[in-house]
Formats: sequence, structure tokens, C-alpha cells
Amino acid sequence: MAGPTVITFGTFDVLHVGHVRVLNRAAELGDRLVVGVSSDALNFSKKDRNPVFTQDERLEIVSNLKVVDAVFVEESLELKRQYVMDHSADILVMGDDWAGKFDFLSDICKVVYLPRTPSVSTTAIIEHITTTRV
Ligand code: C2G
Repeated sequence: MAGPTVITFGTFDVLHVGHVRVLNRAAELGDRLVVGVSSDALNFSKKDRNPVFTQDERLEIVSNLKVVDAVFVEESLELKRQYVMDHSADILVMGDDWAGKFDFLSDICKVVYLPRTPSVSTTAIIEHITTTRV
């Protein structure tokens, strides 16, 4: 019998060590890791800017990580319940910047928040690149 399927979500723009660690830790919780990658439109609606990498590029990057078994486009934050059911996920994992936000799904899956990796973010990387002289 197959072990638990883990699902997680994110933009994963300008992939960095915080992203890799949360995906590795999510994968350790089950047998299969499915990742919902935010669409460009969803990202724009949340952050008011376009991601550096397009959704197709971000999907390609995330799907090539060895701990990731499958990827799909996350079109809306409101569709989490549907995505959990569509992918038969047993465990939903998010970084703890989302702590408490998805507890309402605990009737259909286990909800786990993992500590964020400190001092690294896509926003800080973009800022560093745009303000550092070489
Ligand atoms: N993350 C982390 N440590 C960091 C930065 C990010 O653990 N230093 C985690 C986040 O907590 C999240 C995942 O990496 O679980 C992806 O982060 P983002 O790409 O910033 O995702 P976000 O824009 O928060 O989109 O439905 C939810 C959204 O799609 C999440």
C-alpha cells in the first residue's frame, strides 16, 4: 500500500535554499510530494508584481528537484480544498508564515507548518541584485 501523499504550495520564484529546505522537509513526511506552483496571475494579485521567472519556468525548475514527484499550477488560494482532494493528499505542508491559515482543511488532511529558513527571501535577493554594484 502506498504511503502518505504530501502537498505543498508556493511561488518558488528565484529558487533559493529556503525553498529547497521546505520541499525536502515536506518530502520526508510522506512517500510522494506534489507541489502547487502559483500562477503568474495569482502571484501578481498577492504581491503586486510579476515574478522574475514565468509560471512555466517555475514549474520546470520545481519539477526537476529530486524530491518532487508532481507539479501543477495553483490558480487560486481559495481552491486548496479542491487541490487536496484532486491529488488525494494526506498531509498539507506550508511554511510557518502561513501558520493557522489552512487549519480549516484539517477535516480532510493533516496540516503541518514548518519553520521558515531565516534571513533568505526572494524579495531580499531581488533587492540585493538591484542595489549591489559589481
Ligand atoms: N519558505 C521558507 N523559508 C524561506 C522562504 C520561503 O521555508 N526563507 C517557504 C514558504 O514558507 C513556503 C515556500 O517556501 O512554504 C514557498 O515560498 P514562496 O515561494 O514565498 O510562496 P508564497 O508566495 O508564500 O506562496 O498557496 C500559498 C501560496 O502559493 C504560497
